[in-house]
Amino acid sequence: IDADLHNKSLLLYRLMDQYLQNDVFSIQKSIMDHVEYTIARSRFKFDDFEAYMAAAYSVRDRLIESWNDTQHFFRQLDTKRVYYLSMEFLMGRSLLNSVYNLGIKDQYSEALRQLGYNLEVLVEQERDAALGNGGLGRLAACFLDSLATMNYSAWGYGIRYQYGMFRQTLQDGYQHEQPDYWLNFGNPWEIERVHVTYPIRFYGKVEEHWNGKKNYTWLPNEQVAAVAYDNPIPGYGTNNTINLRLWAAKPSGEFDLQSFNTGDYVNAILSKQRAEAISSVLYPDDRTYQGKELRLKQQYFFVSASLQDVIRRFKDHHDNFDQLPEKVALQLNDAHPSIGIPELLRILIDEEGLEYSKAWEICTKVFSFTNHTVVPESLEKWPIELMESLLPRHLQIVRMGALALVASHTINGVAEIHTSHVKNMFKDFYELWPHKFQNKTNGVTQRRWLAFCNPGLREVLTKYLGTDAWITSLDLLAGLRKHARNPELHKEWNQARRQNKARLAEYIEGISGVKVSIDAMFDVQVKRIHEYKRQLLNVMSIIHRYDCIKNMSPEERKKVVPRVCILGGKAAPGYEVAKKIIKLVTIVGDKINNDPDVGNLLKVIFVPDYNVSVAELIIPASDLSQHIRTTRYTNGLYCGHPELRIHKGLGEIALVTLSTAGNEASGTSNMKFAMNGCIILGTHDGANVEIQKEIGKENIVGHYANPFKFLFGVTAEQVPKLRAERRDFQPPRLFTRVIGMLRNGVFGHQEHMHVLCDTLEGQGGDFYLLGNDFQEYLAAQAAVDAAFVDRAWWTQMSIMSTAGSGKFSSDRTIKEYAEQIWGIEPFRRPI
Ligand code: 4GP
Repeated sequence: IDADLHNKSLLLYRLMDQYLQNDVFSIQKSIMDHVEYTIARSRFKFDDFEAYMAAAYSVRDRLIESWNDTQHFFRQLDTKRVYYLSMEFLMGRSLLNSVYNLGIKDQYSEALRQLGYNLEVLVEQERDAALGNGGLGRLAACFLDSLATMNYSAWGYGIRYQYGMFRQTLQDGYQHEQPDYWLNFGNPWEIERVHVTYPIRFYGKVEEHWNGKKNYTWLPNEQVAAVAYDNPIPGYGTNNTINLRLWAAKPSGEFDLQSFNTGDYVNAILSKQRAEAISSVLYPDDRTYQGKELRLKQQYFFVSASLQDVIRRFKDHHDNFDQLPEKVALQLNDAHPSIGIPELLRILIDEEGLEYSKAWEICTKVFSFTNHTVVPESLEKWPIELMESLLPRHLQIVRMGALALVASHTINGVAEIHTSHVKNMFKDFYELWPHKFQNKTNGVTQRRWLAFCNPGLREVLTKYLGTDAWITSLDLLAGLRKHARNPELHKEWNQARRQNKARLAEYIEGISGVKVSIDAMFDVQVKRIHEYKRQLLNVMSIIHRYDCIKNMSPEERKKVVPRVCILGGKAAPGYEVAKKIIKLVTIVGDKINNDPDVGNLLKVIFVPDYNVSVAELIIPASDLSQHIRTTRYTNGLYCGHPELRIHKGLGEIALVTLSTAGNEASGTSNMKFAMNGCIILGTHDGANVEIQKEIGKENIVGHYANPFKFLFGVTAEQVPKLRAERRDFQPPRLFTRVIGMLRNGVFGHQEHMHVLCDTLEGQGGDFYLLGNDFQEYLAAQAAVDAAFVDRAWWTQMSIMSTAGSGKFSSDRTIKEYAEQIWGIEPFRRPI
């Protein structure tokens, strides 16, 4: 027997050495094997979709090898792990990102080419994994990429929604929501772990017992199973591959046998199907959630499964819970997973027999919490009765008020200005525990958002920086500054950008039939549609521009800087005003795009179904990008915020963004645009402030005197006063003129336009202060036009934008979290 075992081990070790090879032929062989044995098609006949699936499976094989080895490596070292708990992970597509990160993109391109397929075409076959609404979910996805790349021992935990973010279609200019059946054709990237399941319980009652001390037993009356699905996340330029574990709800096998026994077979099955509803749909709203029981159930479901999993893994190697904080860091991505705090308490007290005080102490050492918004309606609150009925034991354990903050050792905001708002919002707590409050300015992964989505610029960057190391050390981009006036670079820079614009122009023609000129300025505002993000301000300035063009002589028209105004984004399904804003963009576009007086001087495009993949196309092709929530710069002095005053006179040039001050926590698309050499038009809000500081540093002030202000708008501090003084406010004439045009039916659809205009006028109207900012916004837009015609200057700004973006890599953000919050170290797996 021993000899048999010995031989078997030898055999296994021999086989284990057989890693998949990454030469073209081996890749072709893997792909063809999957065509035949996984997809079960003929080698001689398979279409692009099948080729994509086979290629994806072959990449997944490689990911699994790396995943297994990385997990083994971390287990052996018994590393401290961070677990990133998030209701949303907006991953987008995986094929291109994976082959790039694994360093096998060229081999795959060539392997497929020889087989008669084109990687770029196959990439388009993949459905976006849209398990998130916007900024918060996409940030989580960027963080995973950085965690893997920087060799941290980390896992993401979330929900495997069956329906991701709805697909937006437009019918007659109106948004219609279509379910996103993203799993219908299979998901080659995930690995179902049917054996990794945990029971998740709901409702019922709690019984008290006395056996020397008080004990509690929760007697739930509903139970479902959480089943794990693993999604390997490869790092770039490393052998590490980390895990995103998503949970799906399934009926629990053991529960409710009673109904089967009583013969109510069909009803028993139907009620079990209800279990699956828990992980079925992503709440399609990035701001407010009604007190929906299902949402609380979703939160508890994924958090409970994740914590059971974390504790199980911990107990594999440890039996003393005092060590938990040395091995586990739990990050709450916003307050959504904060039910995890009483859940961990419950596990430690009820299941592991710890005393309350000990359990509490452990909790306060493992949890940390990121806040993503100070918009009051986004801070979820649950009615006591709902908690009491759904999770009776948890209600006993802890009061929910400010739970995440009290139990966490750290709370962080996501941009400097936002963190100062957070301190204000939680003033009492801040005075009590100032040390708990930190800032972690957001960042984005430059791999997906620059290197992979903008290959033209990548080459230029690598050439002028003399290295491609910026792909993992974004600070190196600063090296571009010394080339900012080099005419050779200008030429190559613009060539790369024009190629991107041509690609986008082709896409626009495909979706709208409108031909746009790539010589025009591509002026972009893409993000969730919300009044506070002020897409309406943008559209009103477009209408003003149209009005001006119409009233010009042919001579005057020759001086107009041609623009293509591109807007995109989804409105929450129940958000009527936001839907009307979309309708407005489309009707304004219909009129302007077909007006022969206007021609190429102005085009207005609404890009439907904005998602990660569409963003990858749009961002590299943008000249100007707007981030214009409400805020202000007055008389050359920054008002209000002392931090802003410090930057007086610095760097206004490169920052042209649009939104009401104080509402946007950080923004992350602003970082993506800036990185790709796009000029930002913006207000003093969120990360705009820091972007300006970085881009402006040596560039704008000293070297090129800049009369233009691309930052504008009221400051966050002025907002309450201005709102209070609404009654005495006289909006500028040009503003009322645009409203008049809408009301008078210049664009048709008057009844809808009245509804929109009513939000801007009258008692309580114009909450987001469009009227206050309109004049300055138009001035900023005029400055943008003037800058655009000076090609050398514009190009220089564009280069300086990229050069100043080093700080906004999520690698920097993650390093700060790792060192200042989680206490984890990188461990790079050897080959
Ligand atoms: C967003 C914030 O609105 C945005 O400013 C920030 O950049 C992003 O989180 C990441 O921190 N919030 C959400 C949300 O997406 O659902 O609250």
